[in-house]
Amino acid sequence: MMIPETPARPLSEAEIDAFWRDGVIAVRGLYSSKWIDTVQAALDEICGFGDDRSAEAKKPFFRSDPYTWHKNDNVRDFALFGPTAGLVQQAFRSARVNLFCDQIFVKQAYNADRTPWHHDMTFFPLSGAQIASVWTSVDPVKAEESALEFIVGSHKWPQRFRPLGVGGIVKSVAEFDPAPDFDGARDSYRIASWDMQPGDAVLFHALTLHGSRGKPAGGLNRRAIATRWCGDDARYAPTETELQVAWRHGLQPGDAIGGPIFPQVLPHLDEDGIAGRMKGPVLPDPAIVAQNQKLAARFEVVPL
Ligand SMILES: O=C(O)CCC(=O)C(=O)O
Repeated sequence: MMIPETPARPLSEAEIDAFWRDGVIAVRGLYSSKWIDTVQAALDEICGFGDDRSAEAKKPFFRSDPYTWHKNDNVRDFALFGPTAGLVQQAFRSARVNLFCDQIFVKQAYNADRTPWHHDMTFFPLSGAQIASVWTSVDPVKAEESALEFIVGSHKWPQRFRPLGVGGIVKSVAEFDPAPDFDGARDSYRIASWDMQPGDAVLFHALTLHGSRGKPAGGLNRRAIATRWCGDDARYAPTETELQVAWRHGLQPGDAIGGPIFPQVLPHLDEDGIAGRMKGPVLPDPAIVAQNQKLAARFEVVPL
């Protein structure tokens, strides 16, 4: 039987309250060296560099590939067997926790791209309150350089801002308001950020506005990953205006999240659901990929 790891320490009630009040908390030392090594191996496999941290990359990149767990076994193991689901279950006060997806965020040294301010919910074909991500970096990050920054309490705001991805791509054809210029008025908001060491994590609600700065001064690459999670109340709620999950999952609008593509991890792992993935990579459906490409051709790009 496959059992996801229990976090080394439970969240306190104060931490859970802070997550729901502020929309984000830092969780120190969530991942042991085994999981740090697993993520590091995964990111190096996906991005094609070994332990080369030299800052000489000619064209430093920022990669933000989603859904890598379907192909990469280290990401699969980290997401399904690591301590993240246990942390999320506690924070959500949820019976069930399902993996929605993962996304890698590798910012190479000297890459000056900032991750624009956004909330994830406008990217997701989901509804519900128990939806959140856990982000971690296998390289140390500093609050003022490449660590995630969050607008405290913004998950309670009524507005939904346009889903702004890396490079200023608006990943939807729906009409959303642009996010205000938070950087131009940083003193008007409570912005939270933490210096983090490998093993540390941030847990944030899918509606909490967040972003990160670039790494123009070089130093280390920043190799990070987010896993995204759903609790009891999350439902599949796609619209025609955002990219579809490109794997055939069989869910209808209004369905609870589940099945092989969004497997239940707690209270117990859906072993039947993940059986196919344990045997090998699971590939996206070419027809949905083609549909997504057509939609993406209509995405606006805005200057950052
Ligand atoms: O790592 C970053 O720069 C962005 C991460 C992010 O936006 C996310 O995890 O939702």
